[in-house]
Amino acid sequence: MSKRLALVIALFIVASLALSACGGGGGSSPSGQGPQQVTLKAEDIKWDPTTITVKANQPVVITIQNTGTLKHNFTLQDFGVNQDVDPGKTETVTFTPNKTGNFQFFCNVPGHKEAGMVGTLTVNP
Ligand SMILES: [Cu+2]
Repeated sequence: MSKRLALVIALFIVASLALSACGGGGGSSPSGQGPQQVTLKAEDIKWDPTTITVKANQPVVITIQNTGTLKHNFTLQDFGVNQDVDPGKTETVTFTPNKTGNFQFFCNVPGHKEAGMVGTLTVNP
């Protein structure tokens, strides 16, 4: 019984922290706006699309669908993203771009980048 109560209290604390973390952004984004959602297809051997445009300092969620028959990978070195995606699978990466400009993303499977599996992430202010 006390164990159960402790669990409830712990969950409450975690929920409170999560809520306060969301509220601490300074109110720069309109209420109700979620993360920036992007769907990216990894094909044999190219990206679709090859350009992604997002806004800085707001979370980005990229859903990577590997529609090919080969293993692929999404690497975005500037923001520390490196995600393998097996054939037929879908993976999701989340990051918050903290700088603006054009950044290269690519597939790090040997030969794929050289074969054209590169794209550009544009981060606007
Ligand atoms: Cu690849």
